[in-house]
Amino acid sequence: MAEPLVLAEKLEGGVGLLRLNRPKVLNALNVDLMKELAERVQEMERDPEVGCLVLTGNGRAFAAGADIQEMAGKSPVDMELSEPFASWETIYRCKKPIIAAVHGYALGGGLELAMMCDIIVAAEDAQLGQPEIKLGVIPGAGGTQRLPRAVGKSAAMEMVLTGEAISAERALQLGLVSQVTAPEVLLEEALRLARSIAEKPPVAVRMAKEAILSAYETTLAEGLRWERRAFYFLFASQDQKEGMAAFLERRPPQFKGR
Ligand code: DAK
Repeated sequence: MAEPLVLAEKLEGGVGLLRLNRPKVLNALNVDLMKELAERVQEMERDPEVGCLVLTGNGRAFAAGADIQEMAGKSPVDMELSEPFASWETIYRCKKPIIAAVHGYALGGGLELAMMCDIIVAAEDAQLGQPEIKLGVIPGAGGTQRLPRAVGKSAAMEMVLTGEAISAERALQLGLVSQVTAPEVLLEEALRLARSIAEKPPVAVRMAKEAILSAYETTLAEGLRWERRAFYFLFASQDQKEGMAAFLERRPPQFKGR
């Protein structure tokens, strides 16, 4: 049997670990890999024991982009008819948080995939960039939209127009990643964050993720209205009663996920 293109593992503490697995080509994202990734994400999304996902790469990179070999000869009609975005959309529509643990190269579609996740943690050796301009194209999986929202216009322009990658340290300064670790503890730190999220009441986690994402998709007024409705809604959950009662009774909460 062929080696899976995505390795999936359920870990203790409610964490699902997904590992891109084409190390010989620096985890270049071909159509089959993206389909497998979408399937694994959906399985974990349906699994009530999983509260948070971690996505990482195998070998010396997170992902060096979409598979150029596969993409080079495509026509616009091929792309329109094969709907290559379907799998990518499954990932960013996942209701559970996804942490990208990025080491080595995160280029082109690799960085775009990381930016579709909710938190990016980077190893000191990470190189993050949108080199598509060097291939005669532009970012095609959200880079021109998510990157400026993360780092601002000037830095995004610099990265997209020169195609030059930035270091993990620079990505931290710009707010593209939330923390930088030594390469040997990257996964450990990502898993620690994931366990911390997975132990929180899942309905509130979903609402919090959706509310923050709405900050990128709507006006401030509409986002604030959405936040208020979600806040009120959470008072219908058993976990809100339990969380607040536990605080008042000075004991640890026992969340039920309802
Ligand atoms: N595609 C295919 N193969 C790749 C690859 C890629 N993106 N990146 C690396 N590889 C392969 C290399 O061809 C090589 O294979 P062999 O020759 O050994 O068979 C192997 O991985 C090791 O790479 P190198 O020998 O080049 O390793 P180096 O350390 O010398 O260099 C590098 C590492 C990352 C600097 C270099 O490999 C590189 O520049 N790679 C290409 C980076 C790049 O341009 N990425 C952007 C691709 S465009 C869309 C979705 C997504 C996208 C577009 C649309 N839709 C849903 C419509 C995204 C587009 C892109 O990402």
